[in-house]
Amino acid sequence: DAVADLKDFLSENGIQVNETSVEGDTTFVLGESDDEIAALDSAKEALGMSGADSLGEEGYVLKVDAASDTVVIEGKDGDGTFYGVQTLRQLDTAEDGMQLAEAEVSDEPTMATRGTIEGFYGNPWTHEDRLSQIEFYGDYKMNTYIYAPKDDPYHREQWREPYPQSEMDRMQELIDTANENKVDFVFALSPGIDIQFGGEAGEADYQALVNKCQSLYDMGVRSFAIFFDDISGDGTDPERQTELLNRLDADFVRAKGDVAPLVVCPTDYSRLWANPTPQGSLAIYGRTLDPSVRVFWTGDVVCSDLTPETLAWVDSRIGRPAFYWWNYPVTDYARHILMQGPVYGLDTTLTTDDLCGFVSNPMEHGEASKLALYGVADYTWNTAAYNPIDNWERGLAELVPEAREAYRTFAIHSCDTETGYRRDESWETETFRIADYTPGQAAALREEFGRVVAAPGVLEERCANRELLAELRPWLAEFRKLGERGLRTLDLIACYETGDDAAFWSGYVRNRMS
Ligand code: LOG
Repeated sequence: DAVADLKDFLSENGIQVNETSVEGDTTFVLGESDDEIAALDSAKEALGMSGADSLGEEGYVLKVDAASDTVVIEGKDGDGTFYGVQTLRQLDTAEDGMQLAEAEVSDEPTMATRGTIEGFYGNPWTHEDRLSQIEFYGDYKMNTYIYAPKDDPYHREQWREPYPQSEMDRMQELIDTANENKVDFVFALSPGIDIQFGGEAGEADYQALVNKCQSLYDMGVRSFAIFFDDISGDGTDPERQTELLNRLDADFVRAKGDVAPLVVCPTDYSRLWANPTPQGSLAIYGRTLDPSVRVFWTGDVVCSDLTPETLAWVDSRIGRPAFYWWNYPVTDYARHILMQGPVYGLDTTLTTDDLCGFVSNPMEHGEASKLALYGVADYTWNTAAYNPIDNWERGLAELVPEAREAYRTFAIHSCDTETGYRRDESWETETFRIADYTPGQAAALREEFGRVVAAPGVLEERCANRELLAELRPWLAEFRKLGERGLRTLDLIACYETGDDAAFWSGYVRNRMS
């Protein structure tokens, strides 16, 4: 996959690929450290490179050497080689053709599990959304996609029912695309709403669960998750939950031998209502759930910052590093909002001792979620060096290079939920009271409203990602109106200052009603 990706990249840039070396060519050498490839070893030696041996899983070393016209990539493993190729692609700064600066990179991820959970209520992503997401994760080194759309009937309400064949065909394409992009496709089921534990009915439900997992296993899925969030009644019993999970773990996950550790979302997934005592469900998980099972946690509230304190609190109860489920940029509780702001509120001192993985729950708008996911990718790969604003500025340029400024103008005013997970917004814009302002302040605000009015048209004309544009369009229409209303407000100040109260008040009311 790494070689195929590299070849695609070269031919996209009009570069012909010869399989044997020709005098005057640029030489690309790539492979995995433990494959002992002679050409790789001698290239490393010639360039004085230390290899990927000492790196962690998914790590790689990369060197672009102008003097010898050579590019060398050595992955710690196959995923590492693939990521080396992604970095190489990102080093190309030319608009046409390829232009690589000299570079030497030694790189490895902080977090072993990085990605998303399609775990929101509302419209599930379309098949096209998902394919585009998975490719995006490959490009930016995220390795996990958890399939758990709340409103996919076969995920929750009718969890026992097998997927119809047409759905299975689509699923197969997702699984294949995930493999090509080094993404683990994690299949999740939410049986908690009406699952029976024990007795004949319980046995039938357990078998339904296994059968459903088996059908996905047969298509190549090797990671599974069971969710007990947002339920009430019998399904919430932590003793019965762990009994079921331990059985599934022993008889299915471990019995297969090639399945990743099981993931569970407990009913107590947030400190807001989690029972803190030794009788609470998290402590029961800690005592009885097999230590290999990974347990989700959303933080102190449902949508909350990731802090060392919240992890210390949950880890001490579940007896393992939690799997963080970040409810950002999800907007299922505020569907009139698009979240386009910087990714912040994530502690940069955390390590794999504190958490075993990190996934973001995005918006139902897949393309518009990518700006936030660009931040998530960066934070999870190189946690200690993460900088929210730097990342956001780069993300805007990476995602909409043709109209970065216009996208930025829209994004900076489209961050806050107004309810729920509050986020900074419009932080470069200074507002003022009519009774107290300077001409400079008024002029600056007029300029900003001018940019607001212009941004939608620029995006409409230039934004190459038409799917993104389609998602933004309703918001862009309102955004332009906001700018126009703002400009009229500034005009009204002048009107107010002339003392013509009648003209002011009718203009004021008209503007508000717009
Ligand atoms: C749901 C989730 C939803 C999110 C935000 C979890 C574990 N479950 O309060 O599906 O998208 O909040 O509304 C949730 O977070 N429950």
